[in-house]
Amino acid sequence: MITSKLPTAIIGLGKTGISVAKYFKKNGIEFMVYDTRKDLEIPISIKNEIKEENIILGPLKNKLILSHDNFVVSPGVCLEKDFIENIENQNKNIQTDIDIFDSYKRKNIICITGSNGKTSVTLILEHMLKFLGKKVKAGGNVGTPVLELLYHDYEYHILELSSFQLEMTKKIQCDVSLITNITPDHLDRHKSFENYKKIKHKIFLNSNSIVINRTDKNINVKNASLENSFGCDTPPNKSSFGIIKQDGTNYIAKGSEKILSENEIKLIGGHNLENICASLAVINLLNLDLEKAVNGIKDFKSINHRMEKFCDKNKITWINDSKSTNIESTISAVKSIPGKIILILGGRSKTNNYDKLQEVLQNKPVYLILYGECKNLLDENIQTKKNKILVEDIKSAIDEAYMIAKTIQKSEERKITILLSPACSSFDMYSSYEERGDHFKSEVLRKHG
Ligand code: UMA
Repeated sequence: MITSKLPTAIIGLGKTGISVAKYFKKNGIEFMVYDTRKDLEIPISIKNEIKEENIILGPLKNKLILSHDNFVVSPGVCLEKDFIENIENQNKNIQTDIDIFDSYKRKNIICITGSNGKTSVTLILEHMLKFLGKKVKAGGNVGTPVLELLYHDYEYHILELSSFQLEMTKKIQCDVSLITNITPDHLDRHKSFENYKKIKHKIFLNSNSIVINRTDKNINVKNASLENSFGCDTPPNKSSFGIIKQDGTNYIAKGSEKILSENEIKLIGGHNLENICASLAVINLLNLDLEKAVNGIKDFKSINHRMEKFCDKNKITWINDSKSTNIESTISAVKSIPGKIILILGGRSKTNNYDKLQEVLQNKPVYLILYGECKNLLDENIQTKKNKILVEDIKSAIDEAYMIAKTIQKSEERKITILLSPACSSFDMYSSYEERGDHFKSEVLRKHG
C-alpha cells in the first residue's frame, strides 16, 4: 500500500495510467500524471477522474523526482537509466500497476508471458475456465489493465504480462506461471537478448508452480520438471502435453493418450495446437476437469487480430494477423496456410535481419505486398520467387492484393489466401496493432465483404 505525504507520480496517460489514476481516486491517494507527449490530447472521458492541473505533459525532468516518493510507471514508457537510478538512489519507490495488484494477494492467479502466443494462450485458457463454469477474467497486456480486475470478485485471474510490464515489476506472486516461448523481440528497448530472456524469466520468481515449453532452449529453469510441460513433440511422460502424429493427422496428447484431433478445432495453424497444449497443462495443474476443458475448446473460433479469418468470398480468404509484430510470428502464420498466399508485410521494422523469414517464404508460393515505413528495407532483405509490390499503406495493399488474387484465379481457378501478417510493429501509422487490424478488416469488408 502506498503511504506518503507527497502525491504519487503516475507515468504515462494511456490505458494503464488511467486505470491507476482511477484506482488512486477510489482509494483517496493523491497523484500527478506525467506523459512525455507534449501535444497529447487529454481524452474527455477522463476529465471526471483526473483534474487537468494534475496532468503534466512533456519530457520527464530529473527534478520531478523531488516532488514524489512513489512512482507508478506504464509499460510503454521506457525510462532513462539515470532517471531510474536517481529514484533508487534517493530510496524512493518505483513500481507498476502489476505490483499494486500483487499487494492484494488475490487467489488463483495465473501469469502468462512469451514472445509469441501469450495472448492466444491467455484467451484460450480464459475460454476453458469459463466453459468449466468458473468466474474468470484475463487482464494485462491482453487489454484490460490488471487493476480493473480488482473491482470484481473473480475466482480466477489470468494475467498476460509483456516484457515491458515485467521489466519494472518486482515479483508477482502467482499460483501458476507459464512462458510460451522466447525469441528475440523488443531488443531496441531491452538492449540484448540476454536481458530480454532475464526479464521474461522474472515471471517464475514467485510462482507456486510453473509450466515450461520443453522444446524451447531459451527457457532455462534449473531442475525444472517435465511434468505439466508442453511442446510440439511427443509428450515425454504421462502428465505432460504435446503432439502425436498418426496417419497424417495431428493429435493433442497427454502422455501417450490422444485427447483431441486437429480436425476437431476451429483455430487455424499448428502453433495453436501448441497453445492449446500449454493451456491444458495449466488446467491439469489446477486440478480442474481436463476432459470438459478439451470439449470447451472445440467451439473456440478465433482470436481478434491473430489468424482471424474474417472474410471468405469468391474463393478468396482474408486473414487478419495484425498481432504478428515479429518475424517468428509471421513465419508460423505463413507455415500454417496451405496453397497460394498473398502476404502483406510492413509497418515499423524491429530488426535488420529477415533471413529466417526469407528462408520460409522462398519455399512457399507467396506473393509479397510491402507497405509502410520499412517497405524498402523489406524489399532489400527479402527475395522471393513470386512478385513483390511496394505500396504506401494498407488501403493500397488491399487493392493490390485483390488484383493479384483475381489475376491468379483467372488462370488457375483456385482458392487464395490474403494474409495481413506484418512482422513489424504498427507504430509508423497506427497507435496499436488492434487499430491496424481493425482498419484492415473494415476496409476489406467495405470493398469485398
Ligand atoms: N508514453 C509516454 N512516454 C513514452 C511512451 C509512452 O509518456 O515513452 C505515454 C503515451 O504518450 C501514452 C501512454 O504513455 O499516453 C501509453 O502508455 P503505454 O504505452 O504504457 O500503453 P497503455 O495504453 O497503458 O497500454 C499498456 C500496454 N501497452 C504497451 O505496453 C505499449 C498494452 O499492451 C496493454 O494492453 C495495456 O497497457 C493494459 O495492460 C499493448 C501492446 O502493444 C497491447 N503491448 C506490447 C506487445 O504486445 O508487443 C508490449
